[in-house]
Amino acid sequence: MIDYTEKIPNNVDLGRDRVLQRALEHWQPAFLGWWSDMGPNESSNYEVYLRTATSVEPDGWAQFGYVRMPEYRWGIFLQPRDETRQVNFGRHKGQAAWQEVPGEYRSILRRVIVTQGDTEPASVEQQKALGLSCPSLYDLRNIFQVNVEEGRHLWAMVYLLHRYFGRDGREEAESLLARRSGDTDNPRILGAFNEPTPDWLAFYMFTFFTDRDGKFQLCALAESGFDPLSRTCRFMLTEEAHHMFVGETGVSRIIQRTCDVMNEHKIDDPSDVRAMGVIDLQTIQRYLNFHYSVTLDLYGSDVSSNAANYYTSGLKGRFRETKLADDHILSEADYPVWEVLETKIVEKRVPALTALNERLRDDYIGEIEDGVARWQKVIDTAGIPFKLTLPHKGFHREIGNFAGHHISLTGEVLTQDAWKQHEFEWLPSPSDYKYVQSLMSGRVTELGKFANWIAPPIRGINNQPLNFEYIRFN
Ligand code: BYC
Repeated sequence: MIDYTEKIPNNVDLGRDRVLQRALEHWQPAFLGWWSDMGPNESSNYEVYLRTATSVEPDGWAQFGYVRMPEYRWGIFLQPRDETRQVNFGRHKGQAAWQEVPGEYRSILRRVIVTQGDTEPASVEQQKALGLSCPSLYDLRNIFQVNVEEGRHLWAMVYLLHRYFGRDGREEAESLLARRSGDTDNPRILGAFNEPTPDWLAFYMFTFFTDRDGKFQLCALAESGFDPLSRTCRFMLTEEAHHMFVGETGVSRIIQRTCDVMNEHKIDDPSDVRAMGVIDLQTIQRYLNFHYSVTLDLYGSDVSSNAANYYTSGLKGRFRETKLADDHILSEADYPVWEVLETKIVEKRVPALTALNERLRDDYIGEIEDGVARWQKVIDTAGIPFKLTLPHKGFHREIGNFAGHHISLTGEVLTQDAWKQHEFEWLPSPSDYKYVQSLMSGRVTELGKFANWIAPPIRGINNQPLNFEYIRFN
């Protein structure tokens, strides 16, 4: 029997909702079983210095203390309700926001919630083995924080399925625990969540690039006319910021360390850099190319009638929808997308309604450019003549107009053979992965110590020093 207020912090009056309690009584043990199988390896006994959300108040959403992860209090939180909120776009614009699922949109809404929910456990599965090769206790604590919060985001979507979708919602909630990242028979829904995250450089790239897709998708869902979805996503976004911070600073610290070693030893050839046990900037660029392109696919097809439907129905808006100055109906507007015409990439204007995936992708790219410019600053400050670049939008894509084409880093349309000749100049090769893996063969657990290939962060977590005991291994 679950003690609802103590075990599951919530602001949805769970203690009084018998139907929801019964659903969670079945699901919670299954979730813990999944965590035990697919959560971080060998971690069940560790006490981890984690933040736990116990309320949505400013002093309640980041309570720090030592927690064994299986005992983490995965809670259910929605941003408080605004009674005056309306549907702000699409054909229902101006109606009061929906507090229950509109019958006509039940199945598409469920599908969007399931797609969102599916990514959360997937990322935990992808990162399962990384704790055994952590570069420091600080980093180990951060990956565990990300993992428990992805678990909480799964809870957030499962709450919506249980509370608003009855029996089929419960079935979907079970399926979320049954699919497995990378499984041939029962994979996760979206491509990027079936890719392995084999090492810490990949983890930081993932949290920088792919968690940021999370941010943009959650922002679009936070605009939803279905108010419980909107309020859930708004609270999830408060946690997402830390995940992207982990990614951005993680890559930045790796770049910093590489630059320091290059300057100290006056070397710039990648093999000399590798001989010093750090990751050459060329390999970092190839990882960047991979994670960026795989994440661009997560926005779906450039022209999508699904996306138009979500919007017109008032279920999924644009990034910062209410701040945009237009009619929020988009029946007249158009938007540029790119397509491949024989050997050229050409711009084509299409109805803006059908290009909403592309538009969200473009919003995302803007933020990515800013982040990459901050990494570049580290290199420039070190005085090293190396430029990080973002690949062309069409590079290495499997979804949308570029799928099936072979686009170079700079946007030329190539034959498959020509592209293949450059593949491992542009994407990490098996030997790149092997090298990075060789650096991460064991874990660094001494207080205040960091692996040779990464610089320490500027400060610790929650104002703790860098040599703080972020994990007690017991
Ligand atoms: N891989 O009309 P289209 C996060 C399918 S990340 C495989 O363009 P739509 C997180 C598509 O399902 C954010 N299949 O699709 C980050 C459709 O299938 P059907 C996750 C794909 O519906 C890090 C067909 O192709 N949240 O939170 O407009 C750690 C036609 O496509 C892919 C969401 O994604 C793909 N990449 O757009 C932890 C928000 N892309 O109908 C967490 C919810 C498309 O032919 N999801 N397909 O069977 C959505 O809003 C939409 O489903 C998508 C796709 C934007 C993903």
